[in-house]
Amino acid sequence: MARFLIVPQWQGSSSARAMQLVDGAEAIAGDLPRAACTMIEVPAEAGEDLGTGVRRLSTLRRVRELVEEAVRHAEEPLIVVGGDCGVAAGAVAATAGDDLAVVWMDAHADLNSPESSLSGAFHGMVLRAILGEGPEGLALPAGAVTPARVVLVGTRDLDPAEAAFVEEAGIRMLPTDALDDPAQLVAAVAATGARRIHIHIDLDVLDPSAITGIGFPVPFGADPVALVAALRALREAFPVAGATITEFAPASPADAASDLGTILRLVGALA
Ligand SMILES: [Mn+2]
Repeated sequence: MARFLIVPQWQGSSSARAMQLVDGAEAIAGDLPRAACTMIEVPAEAGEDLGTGVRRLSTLRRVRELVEEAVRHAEEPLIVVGGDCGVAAGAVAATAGDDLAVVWMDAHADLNSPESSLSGAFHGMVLRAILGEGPEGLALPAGAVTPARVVLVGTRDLDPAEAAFVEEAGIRMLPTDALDDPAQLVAAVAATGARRIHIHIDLDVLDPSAITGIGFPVPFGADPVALVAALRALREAFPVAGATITEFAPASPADAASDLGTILRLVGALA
């Protein structure tokens, strides 16, 4: 798998530094083979919430449509480079099926609903939308992905409403140190019954000591070497239907340069 879809979407983020997600997407793309990259034109305007409780919904909906279409018509699985985590909705919508599991590697669960979200930022609701709940045009059809086919990995900062949902829906959640034992991770994914996987990486799954360009750092994250080994183990065990790598928001070109080595190792483990 070595084709990339570059999606510099920032509208799903609540960070004051959201625009740096555009710089992040461009910095990663700049280090990938140009011929292997397709760029999605993200509208410049913020967009309107249209009374849904999701900020900038109109733009997010347009980008979701463009991403879904590009992934659906691609001849091979794509690695979608964000942008904020919200880019995963279109990517998973295009490949969902009852044989697909979603492996969500993220410090946060991204499981808020528009009602429970305090920020109105879609990147905190995207996994819930993948599970079929959320505004029309963002949420996947109900049942396209079920909670039984989601595995959260390295998730360590949940809002109370998200923790309650994880519990109630019975979503599998593995702590950061499960990455040190790739067999445990592979077994948890196999237990979903899925035959193909989508791998989602929010770079904040990494420990803040390993990456500087993230908007929402959470301590006690993953070691990049362990994460690379875990990605390789997943790829050996399951066909990869698609991947997302998101939330790179470097403060400056110098900061971007210092993180790119780590990010490209993760990309290499996916490609
Ligand atoms: Mn996320």
